[in-house]
Parts: sequence; C-alpha cells; structure tokens
Amino acid sequence: MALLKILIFPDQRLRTVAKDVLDINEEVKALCNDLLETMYEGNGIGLSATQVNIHKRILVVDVSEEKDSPMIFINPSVEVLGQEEKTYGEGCLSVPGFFEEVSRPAKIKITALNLGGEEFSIEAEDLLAVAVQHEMDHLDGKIFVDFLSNLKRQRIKQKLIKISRTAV
Ligand code: QAP
Ligand code: CO
Repeated sequence: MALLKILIFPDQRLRTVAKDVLDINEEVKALCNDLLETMYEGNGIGLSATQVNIHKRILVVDVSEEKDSPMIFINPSVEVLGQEEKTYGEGCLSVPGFFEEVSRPAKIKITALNLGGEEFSIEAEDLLAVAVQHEMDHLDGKIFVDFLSNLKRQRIKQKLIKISRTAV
C-alpha cells in the first residue's frame, strides 16, 4: 500500500478526461487500495484516480460514520432518477480548505464494475449520491468549483496558488 500525491486545483492535469479500465489487473487492484488509503489519510469521503494523476475511470468512496465501508467503482456511469435536486456543502481533497454549496440530482442509479470485473448497480441518495457525482465529475476533468461563480472560483484559485508558492 502507498500514499499517493494529490493534485491541487488549479493544476491543469485535473482537467484530463480519464479512460475506461480495460483489464482489472493487479496494478488496478493496487491502485484501488492506494486510493482508499490516500482518501482515509486525508480524512476524505471520496477520491478519484484523476486526483492522483492516473487517468483511469476509477473512484472510491466511504460515506460511513465509522469509515469502515469502502466502495470501489470502476468504469462508473450514472442515471439520474427523478427531478429533485439537493444542495450540499462540498469540499474536495484537491481544493483543500474550501467548502461551498453545490446543487445536484438527489437520486441516482450507479452502474459500475467491482474488483472482480462484475457489473453491479445501486441506487443512491443523500451523501453517497453527492460523493459519487462529485467523483464522477473528476473523471471527466470537472471540479466542484466549476459550479461556483467566476468570482468565487477565481478567489479560491488565487488563494491556493499563493499557498502552493509559500509551501515550496
Ligand atoms: C467529495 O471530498 C465530496 O478541504 C469528497 O481540508 C464532497 O472527501 C463528497 C476534505 C462533499 C461528498 C460531499 C476537504 C478534507 C475532504 C478539505 C472530500 C479538507 C479536508 C473532501
Ligand atoms: Co474532489
């Protein structure tokens, strides 16, 4: 197992569109474990391969209270169920220190492959629905700050650039 380095907004590599996983081999399995380890280490509830600069369609989440329910989604797709939207204060390990309200479909059906290469589907609402949609966006090069006003996004960007300069 290994901790992976997380790309920080506005790193342009976060804009890469990830490619489907064609073979769930040992490398992919190790990556899934590393993503989970990196997510837990950062006190996150979700992480995508994009955020660690690996552009494969893989995301992990754990929305449980006890942080004992890791979920892995390979080549995920989402179907929106119903018209309802919900607003949630979102954060992101790639946008450290910032939390902003984002509105998204409340109920979804997720279809993906598990580590055994088998397709499964689950219906999700509440935090799981938010987390999966947020992580799916990463696989398409999108970040939650894209949903904010230009002014808010610009402010976050300038602050993170300043922090990264100071940190070196
Ligand atoms: C995405 O986000 C998400 O700024 C996962 O200082 C967001 O795990 C899923 C984090 C909202 C569901 C709802 C962010 C930790 C973690 C920070 C995260 C920070 C420490 C964010
Ligand atoms: Co994120």
